[in-house]
Amino acid sequence: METTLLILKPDAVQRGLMGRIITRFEEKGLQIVGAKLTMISPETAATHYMDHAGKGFYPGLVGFMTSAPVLILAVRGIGAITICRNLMGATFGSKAAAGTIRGDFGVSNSFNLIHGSDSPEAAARELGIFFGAGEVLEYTRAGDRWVYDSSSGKPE
Ligand code: IDP
Ligand code: MG
Repeated sequence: METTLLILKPDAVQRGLMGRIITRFEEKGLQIVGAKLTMISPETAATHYMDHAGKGFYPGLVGFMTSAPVLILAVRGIGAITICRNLMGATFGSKAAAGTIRGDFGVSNSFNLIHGSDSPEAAARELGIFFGAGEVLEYTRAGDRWVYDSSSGKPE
């Protein structure tokens, strides 16, 4: 099982799209294991986006991410990191494929609704930024045995 960090960005919250975006992940079979509606501080935004420091879009990105509340999610499933990135779509709303979150709900390069960790290392680092001890939960859903085929002994 993988756990990944998603952020529904200020545009998603302000445009009333939180429910529809979360639904995409739930419908896929992924499990929400952490959630937090919060404001991101400039310091936390800088830590989170440290790989982008110095790029032309970086000041605007930090300004955007700290401008209004965001919904931070921890999402779990087999292959969750790649599955979430695929559901999100390409970075720019104008280029993202129809059927993806960014492709269906936005047209902007910067206001692209959602962040998702892009590797296991990034997921571990980013989950540690936004969730404290005990805030990412372990629980079984009633429908889990219909999400994965466990007949071989290991879920797949
Ligand atoms: P990702 O979110 O698809 O992983 P990254 O390249 O990691 O994309 O960029 C982080 C965020 O910075 C993007 O989601 C977007 O909000 C913003 N961004 C990236 N490139 C540009 C750009 O060229 N112009 C404006 N904003 C950008
Ligand atoms: Mg990225």
